[in-house]
Amino acid sequence: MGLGVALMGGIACASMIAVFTLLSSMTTQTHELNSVRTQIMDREIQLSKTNIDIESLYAQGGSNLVSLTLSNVGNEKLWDYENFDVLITYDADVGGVPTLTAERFTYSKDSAFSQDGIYGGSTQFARPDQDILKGGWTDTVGGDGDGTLYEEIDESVRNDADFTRSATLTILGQSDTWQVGLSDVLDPQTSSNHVVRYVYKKSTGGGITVDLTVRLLQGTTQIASWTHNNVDSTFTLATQTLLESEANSITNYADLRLTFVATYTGGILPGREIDVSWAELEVPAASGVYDCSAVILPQKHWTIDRISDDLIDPKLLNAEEGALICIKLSYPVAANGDVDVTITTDVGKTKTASLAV
Ligand SMILES: [Ca+2]
Ligand SMILES: [Ca+2]
Ligand SMILES: [Ca+2]
Repeated sequence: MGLGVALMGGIACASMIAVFTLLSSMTTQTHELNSVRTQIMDREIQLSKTNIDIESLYAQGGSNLVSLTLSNVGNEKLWDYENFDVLITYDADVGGVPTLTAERFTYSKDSAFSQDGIYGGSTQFARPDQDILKGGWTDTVGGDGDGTLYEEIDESVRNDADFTRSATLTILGQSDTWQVGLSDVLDPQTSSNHVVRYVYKKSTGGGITVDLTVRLLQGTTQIASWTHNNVDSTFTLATQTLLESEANSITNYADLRLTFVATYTGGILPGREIDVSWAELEVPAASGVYDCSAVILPQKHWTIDRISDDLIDPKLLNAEEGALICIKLSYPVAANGDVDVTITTDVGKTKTASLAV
């Protein structure tokens, strides 16, 4: 072989290697491009198949809990909750001042699927759960004598065997006031069927005459008031249905109170007391509302408390399933405030819902 032939062969060889390298590089690039294209197409298909809806959005003045149902109305199953984006803009009650606030929430895996929330499907009862003001009222005669008064009247089924008694009213000591806080209930979003019930009597017949005034308050604001003149000495049940205007004036169902005012009205002797053996406030069911108050959740976090009818792929949100979501804000929602929620899934599907509290 001559030098020329060898040289030619070498050049041809080098050229072929160069061509192969180029081709191989082009193939890799084309492959990568196709792979990116496939990924984009996959994502587009995924996005087009994903659809969500927000239903039963609920929040109430004075509470930092928000609940809603996130329904899967598409064909993709949803599971990557940690990469969902949950945003809320709301009128926050910051130390009594309504303040427009925007917050982003982190998914709480630890709180998820505890199923501690309750469907607000049944009639609610707010019952005495604390003494706010005791005055001269006692539980020594009618109760267990431990100085905690509300527990004498908080039973779910009326029982007159235990009661709380006012101080002895005379021409010299004319009035005695006792105030109890009521347990929290959810805003039923209706003004109908708000019923206050209580049972009262004069301690013994004869003697001076006494009146009883009962007030329903929200904080220190009076919602309604009823006075019973010349109270009789047998236990009497009072059933008071709030007027529409009275029920509508309640803006915070978590801060309701009852006040009992026993008043001397006439006669000289002997002094008498007022006894109260039972009290409750009935309000309608908060239908469609999911009550998250028993769900343990840190502030600025959201979680899925349960998926309703979660028969397929437990804990994954399949088509036509609904996730019951609890969200804890940093501040309570201001009375009559607005709450706007935006949820974006991991693939970027967004839904917004608004509520006027
Ligand atoms: Ca007691
Ligand atoms: Ca009782
Ligand atoms: Ca499922």
